[in-house]
Amino acid sequence: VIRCRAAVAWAAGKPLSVEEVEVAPPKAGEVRIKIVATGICHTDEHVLKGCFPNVEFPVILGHEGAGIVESVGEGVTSVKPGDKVIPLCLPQCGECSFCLNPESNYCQKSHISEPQHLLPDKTTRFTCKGKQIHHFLWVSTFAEYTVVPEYAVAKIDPAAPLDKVCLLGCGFSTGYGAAINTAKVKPGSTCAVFGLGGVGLSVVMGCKAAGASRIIAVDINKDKFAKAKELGATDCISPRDCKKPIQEVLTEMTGQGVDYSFEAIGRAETMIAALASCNMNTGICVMVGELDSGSEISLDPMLLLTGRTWKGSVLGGWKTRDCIPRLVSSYLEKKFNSDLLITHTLPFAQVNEGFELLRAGKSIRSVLLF
Ligand code: COD
Ligand code: ZN
Repeated sequence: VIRCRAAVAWAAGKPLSVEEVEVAPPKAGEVRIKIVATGICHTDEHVLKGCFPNVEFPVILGHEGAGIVESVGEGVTSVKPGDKVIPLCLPQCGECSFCLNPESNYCQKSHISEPQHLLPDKTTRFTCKGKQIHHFLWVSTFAEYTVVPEYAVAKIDPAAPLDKVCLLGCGFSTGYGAAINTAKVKPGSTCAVFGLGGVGLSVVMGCKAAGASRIIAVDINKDKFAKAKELGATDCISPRDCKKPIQEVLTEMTGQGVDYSFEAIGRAETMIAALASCNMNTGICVMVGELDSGSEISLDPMLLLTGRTWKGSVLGGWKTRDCIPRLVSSYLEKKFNSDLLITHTLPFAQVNEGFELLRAGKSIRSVLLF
């Protein structure tokens, strides 16, 4: 058992509390990882606010981390102590029908079929003050040591800087892949990206890498526009400055609506606005944000009848164990610069300040270092 620091979320709506926790050794098929760095993603904030009631408290959040394997359980062969790894909030078991389908990245061992607040054997490896603490998406990266199933670990290049590539565990890969894999943005096309957080700005980077000729960035926080332009946005608009609904503005700007639109906010109104902003005939709208559990959307079916495609994207469509290591290699080859998303680097003890920066719209990504 290792005693170390972790940020425990004891209850929804309360600040995290940095505590000493005990982390049990990995059981068969599990890997214990020393987390070196972790980003803060808005999904952690959604959970903290209590928007996903299926997450049980107390819990150790965090799902955008990178670290070094400390020890492995019986039967683990794909990683060994000392390997640099990214824990995967979307696993790749390699055996289920979705993993075997080349078109899909949604492993059936993810939370649709197996709750991820406990490890697959339905127990936790974390305790604090005598209480059992839940895992989060199996990765719980707000802990100095965490235990994850082997099929939720990606071994990466030993040269990778962990304080940078941690973003490839969620935000960057989610956004970049939504453009490249899910939408399959074509050279010369027009795109609109709703929401310019870490995820939305990564969509902008993906659209640019795919050769889009016009990338319209949409956010109510104009402080995000400078970074969006730096990353490839050609136009930036705040819906609050528009007299007409944003979908009408975008349709007028582009003639027939954009070829590809993306929602990276997680709100019903912006999901509908993004859908209505793409070309009524051939447009593709990709939903990246997620609504609070139990929410519903009502829409005019005419939006789809004329030919639009409405798609969802989880972790950018990447088959995680295969593709995250390749993305790390591309990062090292400087094929993209995800470092530009990191606005703050903080010691782990300042995790709550990191959340405050996110809530205030002052950060894109804060990276916490242990
Ligand atoms: N109109 C325009 N922009 C808005 C609006 C609005 N009505 N409301 C908020 N925004 C902007 C904010 O100003 C901010 O710039 C941006 O939207 C959101 O950015 P962040 O930094 O708060 O959030 P991200 O980028 O870390 O996360 C966005 C997600 C969509 C990923 C997240 O909120 C979410 O829905 N998560 C769950 C689903 C998911 O795909 N997760 C990825 C795997 S964890
Ligand atoms: Zn995330």
